[in-house]
Amino acid sequence: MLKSEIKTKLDEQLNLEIFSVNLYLQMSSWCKNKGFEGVSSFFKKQSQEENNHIYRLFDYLNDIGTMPIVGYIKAPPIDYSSLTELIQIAYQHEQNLTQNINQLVHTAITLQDYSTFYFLQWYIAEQQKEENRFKYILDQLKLVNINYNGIFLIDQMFKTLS
Ligand code: OFO
Repeated sequence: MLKSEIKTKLDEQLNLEIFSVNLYLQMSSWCKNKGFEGVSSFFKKQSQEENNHIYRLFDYLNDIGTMPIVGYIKAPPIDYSSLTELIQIAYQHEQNLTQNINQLVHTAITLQDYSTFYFLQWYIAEQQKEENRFKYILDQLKLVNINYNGIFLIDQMFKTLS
C-alpha cells in the first residue's frame, strides 16, 4: 500500500504530465499558425509522447490498487514573442519536470518505497533524454542568425527530430 505522501506526489506528477500534453499541443498550434511546419509537427509528436508518460503513472497507480486522481489542469500559455522564447519555456518546463521526478525519487527512498523507486527509473532516463534534446535545440537556435534563412534551416532541422 502506498504511503499518502508519495501518493500525493504521484498524483501531482500525473497532473503535471497532463499539463505537458496541453502545453506542447498549444505550442504546436502556435508554430503552425506562424508557419513553422517542422516545429509544429515536432511539438505535436512531443505532446503524444507526454500521453505515454501519463498512462505509465496512471497504470502504475491502478495496478497497485490506488486510484489516480486527475485534478484541475491550468491552461497553457497561448502566445510567445518568438520561437526562441517558446523553446526556452519548453526547456524550462522539462527542467522543472526533472526536478519533480528527483523529488519523487528522494521521497520514495526516504519512505523505503522501493517498488516506486524502481518504477521511477524510466522517468529519470526519459527526463535526461528530453532535457538534452531541448538543450540541443536551444544551442542550435543561438547559432543561427534569426533571419529568414536561419529560421528556414531550424524548421527543417525539426523535421529530422520528429
Ligand atoms: Fe519530459 O515530460 Fe513527461 O515526464
